[in-house]
Amino acid sequence: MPRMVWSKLSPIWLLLLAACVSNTPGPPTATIASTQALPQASPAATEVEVSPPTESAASLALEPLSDNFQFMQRPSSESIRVMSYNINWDSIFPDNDPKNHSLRDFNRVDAFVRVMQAIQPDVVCLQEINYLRGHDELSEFLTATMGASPDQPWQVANIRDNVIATRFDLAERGYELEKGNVRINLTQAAALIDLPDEQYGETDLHMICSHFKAGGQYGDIIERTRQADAIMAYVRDFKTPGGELDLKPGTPFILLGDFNVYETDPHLHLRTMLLGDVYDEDLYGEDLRPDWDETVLEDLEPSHNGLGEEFYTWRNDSDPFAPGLLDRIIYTDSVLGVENAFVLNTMTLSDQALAALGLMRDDVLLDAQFGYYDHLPLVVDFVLTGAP
Ligand SMILES: [Ca+2]
Ligand SMILES: [Ca+2]
Ligand SMILES: [Ca+2]
Ligand SMILES: [Ca+2]
Repeated sequence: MPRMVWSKLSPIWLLLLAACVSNTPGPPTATIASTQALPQASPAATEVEVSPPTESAASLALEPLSDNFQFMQRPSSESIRVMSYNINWDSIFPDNDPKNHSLRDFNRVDAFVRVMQAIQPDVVCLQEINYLRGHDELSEFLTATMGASPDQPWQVANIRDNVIATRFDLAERGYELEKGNVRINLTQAAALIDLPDEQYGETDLHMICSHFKAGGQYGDIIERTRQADAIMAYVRDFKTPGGELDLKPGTPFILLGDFNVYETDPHLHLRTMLLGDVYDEDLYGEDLRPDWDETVLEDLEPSHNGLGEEFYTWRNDSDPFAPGLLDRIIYTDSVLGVENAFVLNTMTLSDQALAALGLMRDDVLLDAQFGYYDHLPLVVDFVLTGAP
């Protein structure tokens, strides 16, 4: 693919952009609150309103229903199943959990267990988990969720509301994206997954699990570019000798999470991460070619239940905004192959398919009454393809 150059916007462009976005319907209001992970949450965080329902819950099953549930099967024993899911503030924890976030409005405790046990991920990237939760308690929670044996507790690396968790081991600390002068709002969870050598050889898997600033205002757009720039500076560091971190050359890496990619702005941050085109080169250094073979990264864009028809990862039928691909999985296609990928949508599965998977039709809905999906789970089965 030819390398595209997305040059820094001129001040005039930025003014036009600011004028434009302020007159454009903003992105999903329900996710505006999602940036308020810090103790000093602004009053705006409480301004989440939900319109009256326009459809009955019964009409939410999306025809035609599919009997196919084979997409859920692991393609091979060599694959690595990775999942990304913005669960909506602490919805997966019980109502009376003292560490529930002040923005918690929903309970999807049972649905989350069914979804996790049906998907059986090796590694997950979760967003909107209260920053107060420590990795030990999250490890205990996820181990119980998966029903794993106690001698194999899930390992967790978390920062802000971003959680990386795996049934494998995590390499020793030192992979955090929170060093130096990186502002707290720009940090993301980062970790090296220690893949079992007997199954995967000597290669391990590096992951950056992100939650980008929500909102459609000029300041939100620029903040997202800063978050992407901080990630690219981190990638440049781990790809080159010296600095704070060196990864073994050819180590596959994945950038994933709720990127808040809207169609209502030019999503500069996504371009930055795919192309390595740093937006503010004065602060974050020069452009880079992020993949190990000095090419761009690949954007997975999985489809609903692997059918190749629907691709959105966020939907709210009581909101004026169209369903969108807010969540992404970006990866080093020089060293990773994709054997299988899907966005799980239980709403389009037949009763037989749901029964076979142990799922219920509204398991991916946050609020059936309002047709409020919020985010859907993204899943990919990667396979290591060796040196670039
Ligand atoms: Ca290993
Ligand atoms: Ca380095
Ligand atoms: Ca640049
Ligand atoms: Ca590439």
